[in-house]
This record gives sequence, structure tokens and C-alpha cells, in this order.
Amino acid sequence: MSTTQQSPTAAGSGANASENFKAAAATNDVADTPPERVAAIVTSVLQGVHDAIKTHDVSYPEFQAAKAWLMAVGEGGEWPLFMDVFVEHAVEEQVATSQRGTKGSILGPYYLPGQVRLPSVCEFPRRDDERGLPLVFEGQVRDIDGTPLAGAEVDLWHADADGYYSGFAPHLPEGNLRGVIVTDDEGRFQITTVQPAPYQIPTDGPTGQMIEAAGWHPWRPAHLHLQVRAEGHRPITTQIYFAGGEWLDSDVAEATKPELVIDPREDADGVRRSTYDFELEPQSEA
Ligand code: MBD
Ligand code: FE
Repeated sequence: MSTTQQSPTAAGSGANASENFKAAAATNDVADTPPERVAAIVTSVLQGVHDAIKTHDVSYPEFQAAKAWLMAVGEGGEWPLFMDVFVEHAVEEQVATSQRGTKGSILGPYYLPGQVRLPSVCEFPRRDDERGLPLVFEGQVRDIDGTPLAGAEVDLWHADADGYYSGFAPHLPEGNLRGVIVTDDEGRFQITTVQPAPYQIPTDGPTGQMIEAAGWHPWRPAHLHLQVRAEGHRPITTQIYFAGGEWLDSDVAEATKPELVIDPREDADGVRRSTYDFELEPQSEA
């Protein structure tokens, strides 16, 4: 795989995330939502905005600055980023109240469907000179009753050692650090990859500017993204974090959970290994 240097920009990754989201969003059909529900939700959201204006005695210049900022978020293609960083965790927590099995976490803006299918024991697609500590991530996919799930799909994507995702940074080859691992007869998988770095929200776009203006930090702890799927089972979207990692206790996206933290052991060859099993509940009949 070749590498040409071109530095990633907020607008570049934002445009890609927006295009990708629009392609996927066709499946999110909510056209049959009754008007009472639409009115109730929109009223609550607007009430929150009105309350903030009152509470903080918001001025006209502040109101107009907010409008300009909202326009910049749209023009920079940062709505997928903003929504997934600041809102998605609340939706995920709400949905999780009806979910059994392995804990879920947010999808985020950088999922890409249709990645290469890989055998149960595999080398994750990466550049010949991919930097980062070697990491072996292995485990088993089971039903919540303990039955191993053969042929399950472990759809994995993660950032590189600089915190960038392929498909959203022009210098990275397509499909880098992305793939769908298919479990063996015992539901097992073993992936050899590299340790990702923490992710920083781009500071050159409106989301980063808002974070800076508020005096917050723009970091997510290092993480693996996964979607685990098996026939007849409810798919689970989740993330895996690393014990002792920076920003683990102050994730800007508030998407960490103690159950999702692994602590890889380093073997004699300097390879970090970790086992994590996934449990999927049967698909509901509804
Ligand atoms: C990420 O890598 C991520 O996982 C989320 C949720 C938001 C922004 C960047
Ligand atoms: Fe991520």
C-alpha cells in the first residue's frame, strides 16, 4: 500500500463523513412518526434552548454568533461529528436499557460498510510500515445462553498510531485498519493489528473551535470500534478501550464503560495480547 502525504483537514473528513452518512441514512425511515410525537420532541428541544437563553441572559451578538456557528458546522460537514460526539451517547444509553449481552457503545462518524472479509485468524489490513505497538485481539462470539456462534461477523475499524481513520484522511490507503472477521466453527477469532492512538477532534473546524472556546479538551481515549453480527441475533455496536490509557476518564464523547476496557498483556516478543468475548441476544420476533 502506498502513502502520499497530504494532511487531513476537518472539512475533508467532515465532507466524507457527511456523504457516507447520507448513503447509510436512507435506511432510517421515520416517516410514520405521528405528529404528536414530533411535536413533543421538538417542543422539548426548543424549550431547552429557550431555558438556556433565559438562564444565561443571552445577548443578540451571542445569538447571531450561534447562528454563524451552526452554519459553519453544516458547511464544514461536521454535523455527523458533532452529533456523534455530543448526542449519540444518550441515544445509545437509552436503547441499551432493552439490550442484553455485551455492552454497546456509540457507532461514531467513521464506520464504513462493505469492508474486506477476513478469516477467523487474520492479519488486519495495514501498511507495510504501519506504526504502532503490535496488538493481538482474540475471543469468542456466543449467544447469551453460551452457545458459540460460528460464521459470526466481527466488523472492526480503528484509528492508526496518529489517531487517523482511513476513508477520512487523504494520506491513508482505502480500507486501512478496517475489515470483517468471520468466526470459526467455535465462534472464535484472532486479529493481529496495531494499537490505535487516542483520537483528537479536528481543531481547525467549528466543533473544535467550540470545544476550545468552552475550555474543554478535544480527546477520545484510544479505542477499537466493533459491530458484531450473527444470524438470528441482535447486532451489537460497541467500542473497546485500553486500561491506563489517556482520556479514559474524560472521553469528550462520553462513550466509555468499565465493561469495555481491556488490559493487554505484553508477551516476550513485545506483542500485546487481549481476549474479549462477545455475547449476542437472540433477535426479537417483533
Ligand atoms: C471518533 O473516532 C469516534 O469514535 C467518535 C464517536 C466521534 C468522533 C471520532
Ligand atoms: Fe472512533
